[in-house]
Amino acid sequence: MAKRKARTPEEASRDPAAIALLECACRLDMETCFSRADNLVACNIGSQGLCCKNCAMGPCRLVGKAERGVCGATVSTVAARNFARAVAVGASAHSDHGRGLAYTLLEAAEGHAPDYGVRDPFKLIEVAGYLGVETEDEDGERRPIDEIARDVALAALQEFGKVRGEILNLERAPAKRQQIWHDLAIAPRAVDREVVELLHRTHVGNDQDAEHILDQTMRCALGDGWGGSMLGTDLSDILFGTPAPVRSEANLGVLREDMVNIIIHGHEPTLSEMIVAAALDPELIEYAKSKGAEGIQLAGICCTANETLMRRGVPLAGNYLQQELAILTGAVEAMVVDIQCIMQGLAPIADRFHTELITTSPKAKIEGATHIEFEEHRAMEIAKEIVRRAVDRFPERSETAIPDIRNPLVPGFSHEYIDYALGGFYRSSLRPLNDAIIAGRIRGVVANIGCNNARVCHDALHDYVVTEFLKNDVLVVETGCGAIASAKMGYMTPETALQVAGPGLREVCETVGIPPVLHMGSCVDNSRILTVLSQMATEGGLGEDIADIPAVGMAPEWMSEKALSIATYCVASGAYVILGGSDGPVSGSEKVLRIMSEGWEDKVGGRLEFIEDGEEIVRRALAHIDEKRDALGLAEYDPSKWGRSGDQRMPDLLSVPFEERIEAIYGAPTS
Ligand code: NFS
Repeated sequence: MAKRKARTPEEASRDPAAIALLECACRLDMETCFSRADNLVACNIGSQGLCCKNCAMGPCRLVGKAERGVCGATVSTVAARNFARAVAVGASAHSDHGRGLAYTLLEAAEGHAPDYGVRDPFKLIEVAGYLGVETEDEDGERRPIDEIARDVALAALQEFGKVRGEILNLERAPAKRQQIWHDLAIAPRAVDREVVELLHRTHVGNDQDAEHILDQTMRCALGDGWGGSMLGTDLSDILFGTPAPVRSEANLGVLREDMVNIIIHGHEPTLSEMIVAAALDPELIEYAKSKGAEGIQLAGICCTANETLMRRGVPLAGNYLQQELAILTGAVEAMVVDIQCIMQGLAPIADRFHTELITTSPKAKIEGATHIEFEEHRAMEIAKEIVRRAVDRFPERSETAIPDIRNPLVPGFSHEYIDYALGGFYRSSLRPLNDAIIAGRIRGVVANIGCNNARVCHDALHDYVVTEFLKNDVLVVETGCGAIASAKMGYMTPETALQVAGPGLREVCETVGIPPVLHMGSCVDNSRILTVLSQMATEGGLGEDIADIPAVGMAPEWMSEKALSIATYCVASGAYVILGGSDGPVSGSEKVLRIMSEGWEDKVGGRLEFIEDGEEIVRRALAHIDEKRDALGLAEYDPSKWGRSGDQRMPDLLSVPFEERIEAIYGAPTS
């Protein structure tokens, strides 16, 4: 197997906590995803989308003189089919997560899951409206909350496999966008149906027109964004509360030397919410003390982290590439995982320490891990059992290496809270955001989302692009592991980031009291970003469709199939999306690259591009934002107009004589 030169820890990660633990891994001669990425050279054919293994006549590798597979499939057909399959998997992952929450709500509403209930009845009523569920009886009286919750859960489940019609949440998009979907016949009908049809079309001898395959790919991805993911977000808010700002901390330094440390990792909030409650149980805290610990510390990794951070302020241990490193601290008693983005490499590392790796989902087992299957109807009992097992491991702990690195953050920016923060209690709205963009105080908006990738220097691209956008007065909204990267960088407090933000953005953030990088949640919560963009489009002044807004979406360190589904539904919703870190999974086909960029732009107003280099990502994103500003007839972006008012200026002014002060304000006298 070909090897590439092993990177130093500083080359492998930009995060000082990760670097410290990578040094530790070297000393202990332990393998991690970073060293495996160095040892395994990625397949050059597969990475370009040129390997077809859809039937037993292959695998056909379309390189050199081989322009067709055995069946005659062309390079563009193969690349498009491979991309389509990846999107189908990504859409399935998000959507199955959303379906799981619908079942939890149903169980709770019917009284079979007593540890759950409706935490946000206002959101329940709102979502009932979207799903066509009556909230009042014939006499105009409010129906009991449990009845509405049951009907909302059943209506949500219908969205996955309904016989007729379309996904109901599509109506939450701007009217112009809905028209585009209908005109192109890519409005998704039911979530499962679009996934199945897309997979069907990629079977040998079926759909063999790259553009046609990619149309269905958009339809399937839209079923994820406006269907499965949006339901996942809505139902999580109903069950566990709609997020609002909380204070927390991020990075591996949140682990405690004197406490039982439990890491919750994966994606679904269903079990992790129970573990949060169990860790606060006085009896279990006493039990931890009886074993010599001061208490129980929870910390999260990946999107479970984002879910529990947004609603409960549970600290972030780290993002995707830090999962193995967390165990390497030697201070983790248990790592509890559910679904998605969980590395199998955790099992051998946990084996070398006292850490118990516990799988909990009937959908995801790992050889070598303890499996404690989660059941909603005895959720708290299971959560307590898990916490107790973690406590039992505490006396087995030996040497630890917790890096003393953590940063404060303020997460919790649901779209509801952003509305409220900008518009106030009586007239919550995005008007001030639109006005700030129209005036040019805010140049545009970037959604920086997505994963880490072991083949890209950990967090380096996230750090770079976010810093550049802030300097250029671009408001950044984030989810997923990208959000965790910014949290670790310290960009998610109003104070710290103001040192970096450009003058106009700084003014807006100071006035409203928000950080210039807003944490909007987990990856299913990218649906919150769709909602914000839709509201911006309908608020007025920024056109009438998502495609008109000076905004860009990006995942500079993406690696998962979910990221491809997100990128595709954002494009199909009208956004310009950049996937970074490599030439991308269809780079072997010029034709497919063209369909996804120019072709999709003509069709749906959004385009998808794969750009390896950070500087180029920033350059193209800013150019796009400026083009959209121009098309809307907005003032040219001019940072020199801002930042010269208010008390920011006073400390400087007061230190100079009066005459000079006047000159600083009004310029040199002209006569
Ligand atoms: Ni998103 Fe969240 Fe992270 Fe990537 Fe994985 S955790 S769902 S897929 S790696 S951002």
